[in-house]
Amino acid sequence: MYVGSTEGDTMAKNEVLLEVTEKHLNTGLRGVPVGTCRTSFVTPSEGVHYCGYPITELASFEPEDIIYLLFNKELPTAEQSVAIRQDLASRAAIPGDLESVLKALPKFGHPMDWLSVGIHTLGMLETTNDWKEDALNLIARMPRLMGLIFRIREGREENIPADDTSLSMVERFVRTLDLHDSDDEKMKQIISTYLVLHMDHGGGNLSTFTGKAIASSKATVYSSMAGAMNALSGPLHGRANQSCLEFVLKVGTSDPVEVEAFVRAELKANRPIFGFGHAVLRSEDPRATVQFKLGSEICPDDENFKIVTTLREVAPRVLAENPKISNPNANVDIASGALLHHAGLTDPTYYTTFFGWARVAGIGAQIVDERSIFRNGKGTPIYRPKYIAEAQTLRHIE
Ligand code: NMX
Ligand code: MLT
Repeated sequence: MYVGSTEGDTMAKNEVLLEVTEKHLNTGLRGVPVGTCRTSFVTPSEGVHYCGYPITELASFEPEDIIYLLFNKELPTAEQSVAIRQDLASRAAIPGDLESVLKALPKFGHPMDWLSVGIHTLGMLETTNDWKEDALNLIARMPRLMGLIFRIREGREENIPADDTSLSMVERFVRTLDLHDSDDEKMKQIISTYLVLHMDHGGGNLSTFTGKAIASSKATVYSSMAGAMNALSGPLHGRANQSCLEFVLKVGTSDPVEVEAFVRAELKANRPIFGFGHAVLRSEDPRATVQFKLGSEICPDDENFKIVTTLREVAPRVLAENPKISNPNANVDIASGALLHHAGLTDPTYYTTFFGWARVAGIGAQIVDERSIFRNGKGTPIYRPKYIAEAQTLRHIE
């Protein structure tokens, strides 16, 4: 059993950890400690804390300040806040022709695949091979990449406004996106909150774990991040936010009786109730609570927001009837789609790209820590967990 800090007491590479028993196997590493994390931790009741701060205290900060926090482990002073903006602006220009690559992609391809290809392309255009430089360069280039994915995938390739690096990251995305009939101020507030809430979630969430595992081979930040985005694209992980709004559009009513009937029918058909449940949390995710509060301030009468509000009441009660579900409460994905939709971003297939955009900061900061701080700067060795041969496999060599 893991009994706490073992600083200075590291395992020999060929030593087998005997305390892991059969019940831990094939559980997706549930409860098996594999490392330490300097950027964030998650508690079952209070959710994620970035560098010790509960997420609810950080929700209204600017994304750039939270990027500073994740990389420097302290909130910026006023001067440091100006400096991180200037630093990111100085890195923002894309060093080559990203647009031609995006224009060659199949328009029907999923936006998460576009995001992964886009990040790989940025890496092919320039890699410094310095972990922190590459992580910050990628973060700085994400708003333009995101805007270009929307513009080019939607066939709005003409007259794309030039990037303006004097703007904030969110403003740069909104400028590139250039949706004429949207309320840009509301969109900026919703995206800004979204980014802060989604930037990091402990060391073991699948996309972060995947990114760090790839980086442990000393693949580049860009290759590692593209792999992380592929992990995020799965419906049980990041793509739950897309599925959740698709689900809401399908429900089409905020009447609690009809919503309950819909939830029960989905469960009967063996489909997950998206936006509920979590691997670590055991109460409503505070990030969901923050988004419900924002929605009740800016769009209480929005139809989709009303549906997710009903789902928040109904689904936990129905899910709690099944004792194997560890957490029947709302997770981060429940309300984010309704808010993005209200802001004018009406196509749910794009929603996971916002999750990816945000998480590039947390994954980037964690890769920098694992590769250049841990083990006195030597970095964590290449990931190589042990798998036990099944009896059936062993029979063949007897
Ligand atoms: N709807 C239906 N079934 C569920 C749900 C749900 N919302 N949550 C858990 N279960 C099932 C789960 O599939 C598992 O079934 P089985 O034993 O047949 O494999 C069982 O309940 C026990 O699962 P848990 O231990 O409660 O949860 P686990 O840690 O395995 O999975 C999630 C966590 C998040 C994958 C799971 O709750 C889920 O599939 N939720 C719906 C999808 C979703 O909203 N994902 C977003 C999570 C947040 N994120 O960004 O990654
Ligand atoms: C989340 O943000 O909730 C995650 O990435 C999922 C997790 O922590 O396992």
